[in-house]
Amino acid sequence: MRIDILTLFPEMFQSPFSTSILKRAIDRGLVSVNLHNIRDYTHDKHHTVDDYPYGGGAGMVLKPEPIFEAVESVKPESGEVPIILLSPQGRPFSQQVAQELSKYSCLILICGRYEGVDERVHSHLVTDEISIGDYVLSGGELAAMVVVEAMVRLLPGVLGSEASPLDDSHVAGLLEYPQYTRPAVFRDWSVPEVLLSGNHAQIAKWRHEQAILRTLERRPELLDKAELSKEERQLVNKLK
Ligand code: JAH
Repeated sequence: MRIDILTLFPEMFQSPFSTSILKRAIDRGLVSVNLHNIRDYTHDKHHTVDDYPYGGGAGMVLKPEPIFEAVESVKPESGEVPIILLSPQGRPFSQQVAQELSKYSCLILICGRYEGVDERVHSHLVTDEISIGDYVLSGGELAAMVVVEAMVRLLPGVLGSEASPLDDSHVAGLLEYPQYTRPAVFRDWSVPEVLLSGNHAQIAKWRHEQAILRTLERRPELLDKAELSKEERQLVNKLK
């Protein structure tokens, strides 16, 4: 997968992309991430990327020309290439959207700044607009990093063989069960006995129940969509 990112702050991406799973995926050639500074696509002496909003109002708006030129210069000639703007007006990001995007061989992400981006970028350039949540950031960069991280770990060969992204919380539609490690007793707090029992069938059952309980307590709306067996539904209804 090839990802092109258009931003005014390419340096922001250094440490997340040079650490851990993302770095390994890049080093192994499973993904290439190409950063482009939108300012490099200006032509005037002052490399102007923003301007005052028509109609007045506070702050600045990103000009359309450098963004169009940047996209046109990085976009491959052929193939369907989503051009994605990170913005609070986008469709909500989720594990499902990450799965959908991870199927493309090429993606372009645009990170806005200031009070926003000229509407002609939204209407005539962008093919998809994504929001990672209902809060205000100072720009799309951190949102782009979230999207890249969630997508890349779904690519074949990125995770080690022991971990399957399909077992993760939010793929199964439930929150994760509680995890414990040594010591078995820490400050008087013991690890649940079943986990020390060596009875793997019972452990699996306990974990699954814990996942359902936890989801019911913290994110009940997730249970409406989760794929549960008849018995699991009955358990949920009993607990409710
Ligand atoms: C802020 C351009 N979904 C979170 C999110 C994404 C992008 C932005 N804010 C929040 C943003 C300023 C300028 C984009």
